[in-house]
Amino acid sequence: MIAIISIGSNLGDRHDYLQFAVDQIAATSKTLITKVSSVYETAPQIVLDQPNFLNAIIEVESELTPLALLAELKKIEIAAKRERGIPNGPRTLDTDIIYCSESLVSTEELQLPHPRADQRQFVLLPWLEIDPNAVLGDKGSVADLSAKLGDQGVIKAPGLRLV
Ligand code: PH2
Ligand code: MG
Ligand code: MG
Repeated sequence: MIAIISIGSNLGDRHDYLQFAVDQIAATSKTLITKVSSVYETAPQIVLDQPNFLNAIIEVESELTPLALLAELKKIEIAAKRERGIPNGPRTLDTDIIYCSESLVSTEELQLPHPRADQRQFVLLPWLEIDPNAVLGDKGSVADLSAKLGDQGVIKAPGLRLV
C-alpha cells in the first residue's frame, strides 16, 4: 500500500525530531520512503496556546498493514521521548497516518482516511506539494480542500530540509 504520514514537532529541537522520524521510518521493515515534503513552520491548531510546530508529510510504500504501520510509528514517538500530556498539546514528535491507498480503517485506534485532515493546512499544503493530484478519500481532492481554507499560518520553513 501507499501511505501518507504527517509528522510534527513543537518541543525541543523540532527539526531534529522530524529528521529522526524520517530516519526511523526509512529503517522500518517492509517500508520504503517514496517522497518527503519540505518542512513547514505552522501556527498551532486546536490548542492555540502552545509553540509553533514544524510539520512535514512523508509518502511511503509499505507491505505492512495500516495497524502494523501505526504500531511502528508509536515506537518511533516513544523513542523520541514523546510524553502523553494534554490532548493536542505540545509534543516532541507526533506521527499520524492520514491516508492508505488500499484500505478504509475504522477502529478505535485508527480511522482512515484521517477524519479531520481536511481541515488542516499543515497536512494539506505539504501533501499537495509532493502530490498535486492527491485525493483524501470521499472528502475529495486535496487541492480543492486546501483552497477552501485560509492559510492557517502555514509557511515553508526557509533553509530546513529532511532529505
Ligand atoms: N498537531 C496537533 C494539534 N495542533 N497544530 C499544528 N500546526 N501542527 C500539528 O501537527 C498539530 C497542531 C495534534 O496532533
Ligand atoms: Mg496529530
Ligand atoms: Mg498523533
